[in-house]
Amino acid sequence: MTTKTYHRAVCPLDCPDTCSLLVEKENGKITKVDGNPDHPVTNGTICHKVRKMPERTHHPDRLLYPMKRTGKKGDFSFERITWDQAYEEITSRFKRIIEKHGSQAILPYSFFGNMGIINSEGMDRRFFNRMGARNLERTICNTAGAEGYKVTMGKAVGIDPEETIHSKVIIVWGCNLISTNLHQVIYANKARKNGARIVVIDVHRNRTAKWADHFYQIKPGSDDALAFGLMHLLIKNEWIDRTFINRYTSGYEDLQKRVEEYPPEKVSALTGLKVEQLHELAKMYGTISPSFLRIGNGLQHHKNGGRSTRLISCLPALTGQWGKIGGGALKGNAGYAEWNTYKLQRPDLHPNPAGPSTNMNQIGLALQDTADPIKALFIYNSNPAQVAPNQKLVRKGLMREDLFTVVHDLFLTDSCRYADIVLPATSHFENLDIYKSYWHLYIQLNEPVMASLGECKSNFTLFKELAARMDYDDECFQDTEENMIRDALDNSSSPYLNGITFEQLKKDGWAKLKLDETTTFPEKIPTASGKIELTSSVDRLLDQTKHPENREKPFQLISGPNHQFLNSTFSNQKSLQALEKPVVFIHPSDAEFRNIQSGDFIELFNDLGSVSLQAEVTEDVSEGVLITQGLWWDDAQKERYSINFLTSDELSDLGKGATFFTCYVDINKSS
Ligand SMILES: Nc1nc2c(c(=O)[nH]1)N[C@H]1C(S)=C(S)[C@@H](COP(=O)(O)OP(=O)(O)OC[C@H]3O[C@@H](n4cnc5c(=O)[nH]c(N)nc54)[C@H](O)[C@@H]3O)O[C@H]1N2
Ligand SMILES: Nc1nc2c(c(=O)[nH]1)N[C@H]1C(S)=C(S)[C@@H](COP(=O)(O)OP(=O)(O)OC[C@H]3O[C@@H](n4cnc5c(=O)[nH]c(N)nc54)[C@H](O)[C@@H]3O)O[C@H]1N2
Ligand code: SF4
Ligand SMILES: [Mo]
Repeated sequence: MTTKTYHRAVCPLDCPDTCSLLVEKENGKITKVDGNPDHPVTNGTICHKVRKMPERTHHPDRLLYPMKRTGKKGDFSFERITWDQAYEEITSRFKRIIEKHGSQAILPYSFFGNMGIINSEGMDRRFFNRMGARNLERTICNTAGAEGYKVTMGKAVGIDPEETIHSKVIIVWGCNLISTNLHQVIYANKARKNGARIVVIDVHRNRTAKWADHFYQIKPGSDDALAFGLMHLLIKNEWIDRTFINRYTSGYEDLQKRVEEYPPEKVSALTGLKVEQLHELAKMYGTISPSFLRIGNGLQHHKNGGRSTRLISCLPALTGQWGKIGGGALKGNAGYAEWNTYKLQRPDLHPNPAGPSTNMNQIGLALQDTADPIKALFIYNSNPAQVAPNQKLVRKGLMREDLFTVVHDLFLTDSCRYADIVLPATSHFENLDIYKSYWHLYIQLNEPVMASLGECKSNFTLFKELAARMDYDDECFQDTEENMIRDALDNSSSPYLNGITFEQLKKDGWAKLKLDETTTFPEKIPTASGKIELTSSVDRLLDQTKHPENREKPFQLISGPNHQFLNSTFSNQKSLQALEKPVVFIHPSDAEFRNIQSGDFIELFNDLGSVSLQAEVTEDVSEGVLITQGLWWDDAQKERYSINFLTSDELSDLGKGATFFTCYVDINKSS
């Protein structure tokens, strides 16, 4: 007889909702994953893709043992080896590289395939710090906006999303909520029942735009102009809160002068919105309270992403929204729970912390460097052969015969194809770890739900064992996951973590950050002036370096996430592939001009490369804009390769961030 058991877990994916999961198990296998009904935010609801986690966890393609390359790079030819052999290959090669080229010739390449702190920023960091490896600037996601927001607000803190049921107007700006932040939609729907209006500002009439009460379709990258235009109208119409401005902000007079240069007619030309639409939007935002701004990644993946976010984040201060229940903004809330990173990562072990570093957006470029070459790459929690821009250079670098590449993953991803050694990773269901969300305010513990499959090892175990093989005898490499979780929580300088213990998390599964006792808004703003900075010394620089629109190619391509995949995760699951289409949306007049019909294959190309996709003609996109969604794995049979063959590795104005969406292409109908 079989018995079903039920377990609590945490969704490990790079998604703001960080859901609490209820896992059903039978005969040692996970049979069902659902939302935990007891978690205050998850409240029993999760997305469809994570309901397919049992299929992913027990997928026949899961990597189960280490492998070594037998053929040419790029060919997917591997043979099974033992962990002992794998460790021997890796450590002997690392030792040789360090001896000949120095430890900075070894580069870890990781992101947040698993958001657990122990397995994404824990033992791995200790290991590479102790080695003295080259530093990786982890900038591929949201650093442009994070830096921009910081200029205004000091750090990544916004309002508690649970409060947004009380908002009366909700502006979703560059965020595809229905696909990327499900529980914010649930709160917004509750607010709507209480009379709130939902506004979406986007370049694509996507499912989130269709759900909204008001949709403003703007030209890509024109968000900074729109923010200026709104501020212009707010000030002109006195829809601002002077008491709040005087008390909590600095630089209002200078801002006032700057926004004079953005009258509605000019902003209309820059954004593509009609003058009446600008008035309507400004009036809604300026006269309805409390108002909530949800700032997404869409506008940050442009060259002016820093400036746009910096300007948008001035809006709730002008209207005096901070401190009102349901009023304010939320770009990211990761700044509340500050782990004790010193204890976790031991930066003191690095012999040369200010040594060379590589921006992960420019990994392709970095791999071409012959003066100070990267000789080894250790990839985990990421799939650079799909997700990084300028793929032609990335792949060229990965093909280098003298580059020693190790990839640790659950599946044989496109990055593995270039690996010398492939290592099997556990799923998070097999690990002990701790999670925070960059949106809601709960810390959660994930205890293992099942035994490790095959010979899989967690990142924690892998780097701990590698440290021993490298003869790193520092005590911190003896730590257990539990020790490290206790270390992470032990941070007296983070008042919000105060009182949250391992024991409590083990008992309850989660704990809410203590925001009420240490309210940030609006008394304590962690900027230099201690105020919300409406003007900053950075502005002049940002205005000067504002990138002119470079329109050598007639179309701007926006290649964002889709609904059923999570970056390139899940893209190899047939049940989810079946619900998505690797198509490119094109406006009817552009299609007509190029004699293209829905279903035709078109080649998208620019100086960096070319990609072939099926066209779908739709008025949901504007003229001159092309939209494709999802990071699909390579499919040689269908001649479909990473969309990032077209995206540039130029960096954003702030934060050295990715500029995936400042991407210009031309098209040809394939014969
Ligand atoms: N289903 C699903 N969920 C995900 C992910 C996934 O891949 N799939 N990825 C996760 C990760 S890592 C992240 S960072 C987040 C990202 O999630 P979001 O913050 O939602 O960011 P994007 O989906 O990249 O873009 C959001 C919207 O911005 C629009 N946009 C593009 N350019 C512009 C512009 O210039 N101005 C304006 N106003 N809008 C623009 C796009 O059309 C899109 O609708 O989602 C996370 N959640
Ligand atoms: N064109 C375009 N490119 C983009 C984006 C876009 O919108 N458009 N979005 C960008 C953004 S916002 C982001 S955040 C990046 C995301 O880029 P990545 O962080 O590379 O995300 P994924 O593609 O999901 O790859 C994560 C990998 O980690 C593996 N993994 C999961 N758990 C573990 C584990 O515990 N251990 C190990 N070793 N591996 C594990 C997964 O199997 C998966 O292969 O992509 C960026 N690339
Ligand atoms: S991907 Fe996001 S919405 Fe889906 S279960 Fe995970 S945290 Fe929740
Ligand atoms: Mo991201």
